[in-house]
Amino acid sequence: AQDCQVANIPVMQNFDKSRFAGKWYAIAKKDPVGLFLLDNVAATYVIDESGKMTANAYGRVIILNNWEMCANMFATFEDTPDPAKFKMTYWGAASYLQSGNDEHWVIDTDYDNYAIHYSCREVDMDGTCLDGYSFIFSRHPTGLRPEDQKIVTDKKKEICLLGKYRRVSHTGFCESS
Ligand code: AZE
Repeated sequence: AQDCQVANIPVMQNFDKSRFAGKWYAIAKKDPVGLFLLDNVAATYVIDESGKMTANAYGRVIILNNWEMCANMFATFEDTPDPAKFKMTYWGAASYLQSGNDEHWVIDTDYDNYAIHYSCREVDMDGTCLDGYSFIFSRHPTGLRPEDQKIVTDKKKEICLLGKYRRVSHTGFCESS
């Protein structure tokens, strides 16, 4: 499964969104084209009584003319036939932040330590991803446990993004928001 076709990307088997709930710290990210969350990124997922998933997320952004702020973002998720693949609708607490519809796939997770998120925004003519983003999440803001690093590296390779990630620093910039 390493032909880099978006349609063939393996995702988490038997994904259990209730175990995925709670706070995740982004510790690495692959950026899409254009404006994006810079660092201090974390996301909190909530599953309600009816099983619907929502999330809020924050991260440092620079918008307009070098205006630095914390983007407070919200998302709702639509289930699909694959339990690990969701359609995400997202928007910002403020109107000048970004909004849109993105794929939200969970590639792999052990629920307690690490998770690999993937979103392809634009599939190329050849079926590979032309524009997308991905987050490596950890339950711990300090990063991945050594025993999870190899798993994550192997998965990055499977989704054809090995070498495309940058570290996400956590300086406390968005902690108060
Ligand atoms: C994600 C986790 C689940 C909730 C949300 C996420 C994505 C957020 C963005 C935000 C972009 C904001 C910008 C503002 C100027 C996947 C992290 C909402 C893509 C660029």
